[in-house]
Amino acid sequence: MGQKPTNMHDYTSTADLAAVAKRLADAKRPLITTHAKPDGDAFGSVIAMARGLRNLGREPHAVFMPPVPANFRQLKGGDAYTLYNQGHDVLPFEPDLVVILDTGAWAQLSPMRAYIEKRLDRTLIIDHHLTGDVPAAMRYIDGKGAACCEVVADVLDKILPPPAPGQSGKIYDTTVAEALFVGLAADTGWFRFSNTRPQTHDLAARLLRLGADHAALYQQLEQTDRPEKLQLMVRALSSLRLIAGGRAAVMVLRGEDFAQTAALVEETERFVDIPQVVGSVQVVVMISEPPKTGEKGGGPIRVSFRSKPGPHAINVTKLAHPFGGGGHARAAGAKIDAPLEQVVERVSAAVEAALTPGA
Ligand SMILES: [Mn+2]
Repeated sequence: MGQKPTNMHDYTSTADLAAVAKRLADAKRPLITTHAKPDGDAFGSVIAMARGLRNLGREPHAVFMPPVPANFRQLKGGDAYTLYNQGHDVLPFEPDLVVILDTGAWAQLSPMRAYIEKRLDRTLIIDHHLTGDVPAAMRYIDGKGAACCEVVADVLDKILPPPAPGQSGKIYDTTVAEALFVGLAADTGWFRFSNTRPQTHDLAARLLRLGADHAALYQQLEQTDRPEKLQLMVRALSSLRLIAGGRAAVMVLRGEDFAQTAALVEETERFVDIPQVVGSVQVVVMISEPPKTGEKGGGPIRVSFRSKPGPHAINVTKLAHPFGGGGHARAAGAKIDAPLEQVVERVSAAVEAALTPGA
């Protein structure tokens, strides 16, 4: 409170690791949270920090804004949290420190915004993103961290408090190790993406020595889909057409594909990545018609665009824009209110044009 609002371009550390570690060690009842709809890094960061501080005899509370993916609950310590219900900004405890991990942007914290705004004077942000606008009292940002879990480990490593009576004083156990590993794996695509650095592997090695079971985690996180999803994938792939001389792939899912396979719209996630295994493919488009619910149609047609990086990369935001969509250079989307066949025709023509030299 009373702080200057943070400028999106001025999102840097306001304290060093030692100060952040001391602030954490001094807190007795910290609330630890992250952005709404937590991903693996967000979830792992919160669980690891809460568990680590509990191992030191503190009373941390992990709080998530829903939805939390169901397979996260199966992880070690993965059910030790409170769900935040918007509109009931009353939690059964009053924290002496609010820790926000893996984001510092109000846009990602909207359900808890009012709650956090009342406690900004005791809010600490630990993050690896380069933009944010929450004017917290203290902030530690390491933009080189491949995952927020890397930064969390750096902070935990700096905490050297006397253990509370009856506590071993050891922060790390298998639960902390697995939670941190989940974050590393999530944000690096299991150590494939360019953000992966030597420190990422150093930390991963430490976590394996602490008992993190990477093969079991892979199974828990990546191999728990429903058979309905695979049936829908079969349909998506059998609809695949290569256009623009093999430089683009287009897949189409119809409302009846969802109805007949009993798969859900959210189960199409990552289908759009599959055709990128073909060397010549630069752009992938997935067009899906939401299933009808009752008498009504399922709403606008959803179009997802992806492109491969490289010197001749196609900026897919430019493809999505004319259709009222947006996104990032490598991943974009649009919702188009028109009959499916028309959408397929118009989008395919736009992709052809973008990939035609000299056009
Ligand atoms: Mn992250």
